[in-house]
Amino acid sequence: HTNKNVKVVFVLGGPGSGKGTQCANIVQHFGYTHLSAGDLLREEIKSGSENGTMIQNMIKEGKIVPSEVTIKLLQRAIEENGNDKFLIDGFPRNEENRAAFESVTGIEPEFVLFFDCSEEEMEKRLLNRNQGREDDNIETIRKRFKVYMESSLPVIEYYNSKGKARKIDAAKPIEEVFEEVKKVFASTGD
Ligand code: UP5
Ligand code: MG
Repeated sequence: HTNKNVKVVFVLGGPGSGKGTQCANIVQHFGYTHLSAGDLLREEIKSGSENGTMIQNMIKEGKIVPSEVTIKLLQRAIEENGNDKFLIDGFPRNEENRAAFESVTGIEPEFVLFFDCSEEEMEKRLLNRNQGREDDNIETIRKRFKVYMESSLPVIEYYNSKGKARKIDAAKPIEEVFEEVKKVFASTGD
């Protein structure tokens, strides 16, 4: 288990729902540290790690990287950081991710932000992003949507059934989405 007492919020929602954008706002207003699982995996590719090629291939296919790889990166980031409040963005993506993170780290999320957005809107955003991400092409985007529907939505359903999901209408403009996000954090004492 992680030998540190931390508060964790999972930030979930489909590809392009605005997880990264809103996490940046939450960091500014509420003092959390933002850990994007996708960003950590992309850094791992760039660093030339032995897993880099495998990770790159999985991301290009929109597939979920084996949980031990992602969990190791998240756990290291948590332990190396002086903060005790973390936003974990884009993880867990399936039931196995969720259960493994809990048993390896001993951490359960305080609550789960769920950015709800239509596929049509998310597709438009991803195709307009233009940040050179290798998975922002229409073929990979369709695969990401399929994996999200089949594997990631059930995780959100799980947290919803435990009363931990906080659903946000993420189709609205960035500032309006953040107004809703602020209400959630304000009501938890942040
Ligand atoms: N934008 C944002 N909000 C907007 C709004 N309200 N109105 C209009 N435009 C808005 O936003 C996307 C774009 O939309 C931006 O241009 C933004 O300005 C605009 P962003 O905040 O980047 O959305 P986000 O939800 O973060 O989208 P992202 O593409 O990062 O989500 P994914 O979940 O697809 O990507 P992630 O990086 O988490 O994962 C990528 C891949 O890594 C996965 O497909 C998988 O292969 C792998 N992965 C794992 O295997 N395991 C993991 O645990 C995590 C990732
Ligand atoms: Mg992101």
